[in-house]
Amino acid sequence: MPPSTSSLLSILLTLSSTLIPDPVFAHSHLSHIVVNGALYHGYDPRSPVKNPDSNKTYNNPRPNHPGSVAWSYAAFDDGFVAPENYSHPDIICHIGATSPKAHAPVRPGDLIHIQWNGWPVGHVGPILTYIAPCKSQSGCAGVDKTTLRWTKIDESRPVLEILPNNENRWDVEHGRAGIVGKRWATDVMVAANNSWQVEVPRGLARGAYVMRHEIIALHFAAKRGGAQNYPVCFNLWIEGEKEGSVTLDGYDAREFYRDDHIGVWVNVTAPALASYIIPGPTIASWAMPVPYAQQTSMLLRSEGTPVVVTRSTETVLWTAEVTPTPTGQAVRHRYHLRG
Ligand SMILES: [Cu+2]
Repeated sequence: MPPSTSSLLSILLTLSSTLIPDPVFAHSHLSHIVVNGALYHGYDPRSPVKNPDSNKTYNNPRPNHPGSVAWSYAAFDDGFVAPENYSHPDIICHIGATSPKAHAPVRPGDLIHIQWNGWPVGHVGPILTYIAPCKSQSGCAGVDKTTLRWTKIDESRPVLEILPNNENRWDVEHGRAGIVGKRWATDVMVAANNSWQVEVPRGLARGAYVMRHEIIALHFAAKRGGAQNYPVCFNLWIEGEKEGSVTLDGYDAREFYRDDHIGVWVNVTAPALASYIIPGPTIASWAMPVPYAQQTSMLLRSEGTPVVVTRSTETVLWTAEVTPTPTGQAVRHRYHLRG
């Protein structure tokens, strides 16, 4: 199958990123998610941004995509949250994050295909996913993020595998894997065109949930405080049972990690490093992570229609709203230029 334009683009992004070995240029955001072939947009924080309608440059924070199910945030680039902020609300869903109104409608057992906007292969580390219910009348719209209590449902286990005979040397030399002789979860993600699949848990009560997906990049983590967390959040409406049959955990994201945990303060280039201890809370016993062998690229795309939660038990289809810009022009089509 010929590579799509977007996979070529992400290969180029990956290659160019590996040529810039620095902590200042930063490194990705959620491009979009796809569920059952329907696409829901991510939030692009990068600045400055030109409005092709007016040729004027906007200030941050950049407006969210209309109808986005992804949380917007106040970063100025594709950057990260540092360990010094592990107990700050910024670790929850990125810097100054706020929830949109819309939710992606999903069913238990659906696969959510989470597409990052490229990933530098040297940024090795674990890929973690959590879920938290929003119990308000409007679902997750306007939720106080500090009240969210999370359950870990995926941690990309085993995260680190040792490869016999350095069998990925060619991949590393060609910018397709991070470290010779080792396969990290992020290598699996990059090989799947910078995407990761997560199964919508079975057994949850019907309702609104935030999914928190996160990569922890460890390329500077030999230094205490040098890890880079890339959390992104998006809203789901799960058509579950009326009453759930699984037990949710109650972890506060501000208590997930410590900067001295062995999975956060770790020298990933040490030849002797043969295994990896995953940070954060214990994964739920009922969770069904998608194994490495089933992580694949996602190609099909059509626009999905999100829902807006009403009275906590019902939803209506999201309808287009015209978002005013500083010049009074509509922004609806501005983000359809890429990808
Ligand atoms: Cu980076």
